[in-house]
Amino acid sequence: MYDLINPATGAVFRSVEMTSAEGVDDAVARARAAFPAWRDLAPADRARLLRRFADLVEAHSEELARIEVENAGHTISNARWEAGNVRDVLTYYAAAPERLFGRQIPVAGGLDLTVAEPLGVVGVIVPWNFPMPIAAWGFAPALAAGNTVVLKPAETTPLTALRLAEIGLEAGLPEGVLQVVPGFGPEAGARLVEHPDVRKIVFTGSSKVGQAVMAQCAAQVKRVTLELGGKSPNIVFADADLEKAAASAPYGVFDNAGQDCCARSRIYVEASAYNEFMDHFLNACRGVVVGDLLDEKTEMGPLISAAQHERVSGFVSRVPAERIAYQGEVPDNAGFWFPPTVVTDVSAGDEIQREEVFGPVVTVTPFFSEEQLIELANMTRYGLSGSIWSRDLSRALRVSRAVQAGNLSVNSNSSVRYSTPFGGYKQSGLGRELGPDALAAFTETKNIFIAL
Ligand code: TXE
Repeated sequence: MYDLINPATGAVFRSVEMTSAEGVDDAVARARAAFPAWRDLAPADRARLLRRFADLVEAHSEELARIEVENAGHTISNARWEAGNVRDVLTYYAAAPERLFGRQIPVAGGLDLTVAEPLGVVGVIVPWNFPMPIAAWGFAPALAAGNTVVLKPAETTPLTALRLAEIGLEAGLPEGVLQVVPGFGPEAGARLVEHPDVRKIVFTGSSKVGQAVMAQCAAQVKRVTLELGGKSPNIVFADADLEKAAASAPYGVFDNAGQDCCARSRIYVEASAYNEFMDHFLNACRGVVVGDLLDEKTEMGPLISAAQHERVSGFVSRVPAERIAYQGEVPDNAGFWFPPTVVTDVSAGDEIQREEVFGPVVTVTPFFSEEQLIELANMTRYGLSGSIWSRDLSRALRVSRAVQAGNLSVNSNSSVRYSTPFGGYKQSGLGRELGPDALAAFTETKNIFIAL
């Protein structure tokens, strides 16, 4: 059994049974047995089941949100958005079974067809930062394309995934089509990755484990999608709506207490606007509401665990005190709270500017030219997201094209839309989730030539 701790209080509130490697083998065997019937189900029937699943998620959304508040320490507003995201992702992919189009390509001597076929059993490995949405980004397109799924949630946050699997059954998904196996990464997760009957792994988590997962997949030429975090820039030009950019910047990095792969944790401000931006930005930071997770007005909660608290505290303790421009306040209890923290006067090579802190910590740096900015923005091994704030649209587009990252936003800090591709350049990952691209990641293309 594994004790689950409420991050806001530090108290154990429940235990869950962890799945052994043999338990994962059993789940994969069930998923394999369920695959042919699920693959061969009429597309309209698969679509109907996914729509019913989405409707039941909607009906249970408040329950799911409250589970996430207790298990992951999310604010109730965020957790409600997350349950809504699961519903939306299911609804979006419910349209897919009837639209998995192939092609007919002109060739000599016959007729040529391409068909999209499901892979078989897909393993989805989910982290603790957004347990509900990241689970759905894996299972919804996988199921829509006709695969069956075994999903391993993070050790600390299995509850919403377990509940979603129950809701799926209630919606009519056949046994074995979507299974959740709570378990330890090196045991249950590793078994899923190395299991020869698992045809594809979707992994979201740390770079270190992601690299190991990719190496293991390579041994079997197993398909793999990786989403491994980031160190995303938030770029503010002097001609931007500075008040708007500054008001939005805290939420671009402190949301979910900074435990967001898209966190805009490096702010770059054009030097001529630096002081004005900082005035507005620090004001906005002072306004971030931290505390009671069930209060709709609360904007930031605790970190996930004592280990994450130690990690984030470690990063900040290594920053010279005079460079901490602002640190907010947090509840004084046994929960894993860490205050919103702003660091200035950093150099490109500094650890705090280089590493993914995954906590509510942001650096602010002035830049003097577009050329210098692009160099600074790209001076990272990551490339997931980024923002550009400017009223000059051609500049914003030019910089968007020059920043090496998968998801850029102009005059916005949002990265995720269920209908558009999401994923990273460089060491932020491999492949794309969401949108139409995810379907290609869960199918093989088969070409059939018919001689005439
Ligand atoms: O991640 P792990 P951790 C980053 C973030 C964070 C750091 C550490 O910087 O501070 O990683 O987090 C499973 N085979 N991100 O240690 O260990 C594990 O059980 C197969 C960014 O919690 O990578 C969990 O389900 N699976 C990130 C999942 O991998 C294994 C989100 C992620 O855990 C495994 C999370 C193994 N050998 C952390 N070992 C993002 N991209 O947003 C572990 N797991």
